[in-house]
Amino acid sequence: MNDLRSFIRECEKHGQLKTISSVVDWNMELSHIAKVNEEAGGSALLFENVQGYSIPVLTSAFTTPSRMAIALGQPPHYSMARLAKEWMLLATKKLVPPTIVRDGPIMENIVSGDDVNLYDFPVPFFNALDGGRFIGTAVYLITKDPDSGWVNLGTYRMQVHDGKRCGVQMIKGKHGDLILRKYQQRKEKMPAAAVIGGDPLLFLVGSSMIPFQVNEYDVVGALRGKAVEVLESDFSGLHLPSHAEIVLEGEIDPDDFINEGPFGEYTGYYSGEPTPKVFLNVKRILHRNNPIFWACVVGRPINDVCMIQSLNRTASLWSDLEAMKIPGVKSVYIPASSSGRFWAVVSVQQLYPGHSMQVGTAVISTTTGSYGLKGVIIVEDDIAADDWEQVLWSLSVRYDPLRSTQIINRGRSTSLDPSLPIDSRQIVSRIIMDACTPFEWKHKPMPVLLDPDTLERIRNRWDDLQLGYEPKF
Ligand SMILES: Cc1cc2nc3c(=O)[nH]c(=O)nc-3n(C[C@H](O)[C@H](O)[C@H](O)COP(=O)(O)O)c2cc1C
Ligand SMILES: [Mn+2]
Repeated sequence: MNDLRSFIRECEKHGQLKTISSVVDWNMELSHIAKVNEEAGGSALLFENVQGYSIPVLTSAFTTPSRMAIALGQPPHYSMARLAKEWMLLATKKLVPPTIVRDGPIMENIVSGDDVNLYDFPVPFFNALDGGRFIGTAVYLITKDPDSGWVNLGTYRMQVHDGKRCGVQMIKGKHGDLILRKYQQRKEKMPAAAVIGGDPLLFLVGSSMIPFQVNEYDVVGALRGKAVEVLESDFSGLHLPSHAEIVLEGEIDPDDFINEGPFGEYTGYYSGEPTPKVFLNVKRILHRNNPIFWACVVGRPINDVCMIQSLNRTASLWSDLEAMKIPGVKSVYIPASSSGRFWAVVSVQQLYPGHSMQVGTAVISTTTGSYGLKGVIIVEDDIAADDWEQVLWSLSVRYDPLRSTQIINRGRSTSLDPSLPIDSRQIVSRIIMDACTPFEWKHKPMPVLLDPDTLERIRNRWDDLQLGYEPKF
């Protein structure tokens, strides 16, 4: 799989795609149909007839784990935690840099100069109080560090301002923002390309917390086991994925701003008042023949973004812990219901005193855990990190708030956290909850285990119990 079309075909093969052929309005109707469908646990949707447009729109690509699995090329029955583990195992092996090709389907149509018109695409208006139509929800922005040549892919929401300009919300410290600061110092504009539609794995990795100076293309290569094909743009010099659906190429002036937002975000709340933000000045649009536009409908959880972040942040957190070579880490999970970012659970086999708290403090120091996370719960290795009932049991029987809690007062936060006052969302506190019986206790509570001899006896006389099912012990 190397493009959106093959992903859509795979979804269809697994009964995971519904095509909507009746005419649907891009103005709220499309997003609301998608939302209602997502909340009913429905398939991905392909809207074939968006009013006034001939370009179809894909939504709800990732609202169930099975479609995540399809994108990753893994068995569709895998759980989110299992998928994230496979990701971790591949991403901590050798990274695979992209290969440069001379041509590709993305070059089938080139629109430049006066002909550039963002309204040529069926950009949805999602929720009543949004500041405009958002062209970039399933998107990533390609930029290049002018000093080191490091190529970065990062997902930042994009609002259409007019036919040639769209806002880019790069939150402070994001890699796109760090690179933009370099252009600002040089008093230059930053070349940038926004990709909408294409290999879904590029989007999943583009929105991942991949460490600084690491090229997301290399990570996708490792996950696919195959180098990504890119072509070097004769316009911006950037590496573009050769099988993308739509690419907006242009530049961002670090010192020019247009009010952007609000947007009904994945936390279930609107982001704040319109704020001046940088924008992409689109100079050229590339697209395949019969391009497919891709959108993530956000708003009330669970949505695409909660699911995407749950998967890619679990994977990146787990990869970071693996790279730190801390022993005993058994499983990791950032649930989608935590908006895919605010809480993490780690299961650990305790090997020495203080081990479980070492894992807790490690989590909040990783690339993933040092941003926006509010809580870490550490559980023992008899409990899987994604077994919420057992995690709660663990917090009930192994956890003493005073002994088992550490609060960190100041951590990096996100402007999208609605629990913080709107004008001070840079910093959040964090809690580490160690739901493990202390390793060093001499007298540990005795767990009630079933007696193996008695179980064996029961197994031998299972038939006369006539329970009507096979023994599962
Ligand atoms: C659909 C979606 C939308 C996102 N929108 C934004 C955004 O508007 N601004 C932002 O800074 N991060 C946003 N993120 C999170 C970033 O993609 C994520 O932090 C990623 O690490 C950024 O790439 P970078 O680390 O290379 O900067 C979004 C994530 C997803 C899945
Ligand atoms: Mn990055």
